[in-house]
Amino acid sequence: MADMPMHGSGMGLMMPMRVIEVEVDNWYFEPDTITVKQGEHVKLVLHVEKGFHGFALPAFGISNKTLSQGSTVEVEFVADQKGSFPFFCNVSCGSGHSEMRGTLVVE
Ligand SMILES: [Cu+2]
Repeated sequence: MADMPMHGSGMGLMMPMRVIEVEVDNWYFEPDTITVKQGEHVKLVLHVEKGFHGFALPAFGISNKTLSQGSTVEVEFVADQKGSFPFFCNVSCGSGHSEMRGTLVVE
């Protein structure tokens, strides 16, 4: 980031914004591995194709997202720590519930 030009706008620091589209279905997140860079402001746009699910990413304080069929839900956070962090469905949604998980990688 050190060589990123900063154009003085008086608006303060421009955080890079990363928008990632995620498909939610019975019973998976696609992609199930999401890789971002430390410091990025991340917006996950969750498109719920089927079912009624939840979304939790506890490492970033996200645990209360409800995903109902046909909806689009946005989840925003700043990837301020490096590592691999689990995300998962936290609403009991049927036989494949325990497989509804993935990994956020911050590098
Ligand atoms: Cu579930």
